[in-house]
Amino acid sequence: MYRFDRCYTPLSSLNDFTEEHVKAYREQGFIAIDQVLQKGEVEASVSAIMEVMFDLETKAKIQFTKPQHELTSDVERELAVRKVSEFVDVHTALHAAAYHPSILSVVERLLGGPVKLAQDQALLKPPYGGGEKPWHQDMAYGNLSYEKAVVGVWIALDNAGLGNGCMHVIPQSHRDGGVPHYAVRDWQICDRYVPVEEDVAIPLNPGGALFFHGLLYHGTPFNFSTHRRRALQFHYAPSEAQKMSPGEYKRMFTNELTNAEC
Ligand SMILES: O=C(O)CCC(=O)C(=O)O
Repeated sequence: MYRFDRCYTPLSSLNDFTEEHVKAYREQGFIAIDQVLQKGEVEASVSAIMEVMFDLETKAKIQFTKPQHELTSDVERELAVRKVSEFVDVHTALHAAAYHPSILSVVERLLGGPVKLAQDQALLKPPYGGGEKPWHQDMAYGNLSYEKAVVGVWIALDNAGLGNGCMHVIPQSHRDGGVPHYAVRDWQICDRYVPVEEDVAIPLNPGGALFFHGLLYHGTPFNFSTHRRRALQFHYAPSEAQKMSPGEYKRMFTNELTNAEC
């Protein structure tokens, strides 16, 4: 389901980001930049996620891959957490990352105006078999189905590479508009409708960020390596954007119009 022989090279830093790259984003549907978060900010984000994960009273949401009563040690608990979300108002370091001036300035340039935070998540892919996230478009998920395109920002907190489940994208796929999603291994695009021959992998150093269009096909393979792959993911929508109507959502992201089965 993935190619591992074509990798994208991110810009070295925000200083290299110009109008050319805004144009490239509109054409290709993504742009990646190294060193968006500095080392101290990455470390503070990792510690904050750990704190939230081990705070039994936390107001953030935590998604486990195993029943909690089976987790007998801190390490087992940590490695069983796939997702932490809704944490920006729970921890100042994570609030600072979501509203980081560098991130907001890139997103505002990509969207051409003021933006609002629409979603905050940490996506944790543990070593020795951390799960796949099949190909999908983020706007096919209800909380991101705005009537105007959203921008996703995926920030590596560890080295994210070919072996531990870095991001993969299909360049220009945002131009297809919304496509039907199916409940298969996840809410996803049907495997056989993904032009995998066009897959480009986006390895990132800690603090590097992928900025991607809400309709871009993307996914992440399994992590069978011995290294963690932890990431923050934020989504931003234009400030004035409203959610799509349920009818519009159904037309765009289900097989209502095509009747195609998966
Ligand atoms: O980080 C991952 O493994 C998957 C990220 C992603 O594409 C998503 O959650 O929408």
